[in-house]
Amino acid sequence: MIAALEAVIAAAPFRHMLTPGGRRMSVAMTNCGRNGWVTDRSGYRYTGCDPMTQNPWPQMPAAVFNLAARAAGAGGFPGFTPDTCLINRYRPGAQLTLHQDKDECDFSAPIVSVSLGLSAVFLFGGLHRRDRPRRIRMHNGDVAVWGGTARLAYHGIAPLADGDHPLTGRCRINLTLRKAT
Ligand code: MD3
Ligand code: FE
Repeated sequence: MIAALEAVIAAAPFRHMLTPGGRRMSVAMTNCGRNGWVTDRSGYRYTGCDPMTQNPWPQMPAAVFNLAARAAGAGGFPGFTPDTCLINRYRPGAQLTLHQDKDECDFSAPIVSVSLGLSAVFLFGGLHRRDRPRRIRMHNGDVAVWGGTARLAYHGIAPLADGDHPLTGRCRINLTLRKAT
C-alpha cells in the first residue's frame, strides 16, 4: 500500500490547503482517483485535476480500490466503487476539527478509511455538532466502514501525539475512500 502511494505522492505532492475562511489546514492532503477533494478561499469541492499541477489526479492504485471495495462488502455495502481517495498526512500536533462529509452526491454509499503509521484518536460524534463524540483509537492497518446512519455523523481527529512508526516515521497517513459523483 505504501509503495503504491509513493508514486501517487510523487505526482501529486502533499500540500496544506486553505479553508474557505483562509486558514491553513494542519493536515497536509493530496488525492488519487477520478475526483479529488480540495478546499481554498472559494470553498470545498471535488475537481478532476490537481489545482497545483493542472494534471488529472493520479490513478487510484488497484490495491487501494480493491481493499476499500472488499472492506465495504464485509461491512454490509456490496458493490462500493470509490471514485476518489483523499490522502491525509498528520504530523505531530495536526488535527481535524469536527465536521460532516457532505460534498458527495450519494450518501447511500459508505466511506472507507484506512489508517497507516502513528495511532490517532478518532472523534465519532452524532448527527448534531453538540453530540459528545466517542473517542476511538485508530492504529496502523485499521480499516473502518462508515455507512447507513453513521454516514453523516460528525467526526474528527484529535491533535496527533508525537511518535515514530517503522512504516511512516513521525506521521500518520489516512486514506479516505468515497464515491463523490
Ligand atoms: C465517520 N478524515 O478526510 S477518516 C476526512 O482520519 C476525514 O483523516 C479522518 O474525516 C482522518 O474527511 C477520518 C474516517 C471517516 C471519514 C468519514 C466519515 C469517518 C467518518 C464520515 C462519517 C462518519
Ligand atoms: Fe471527514
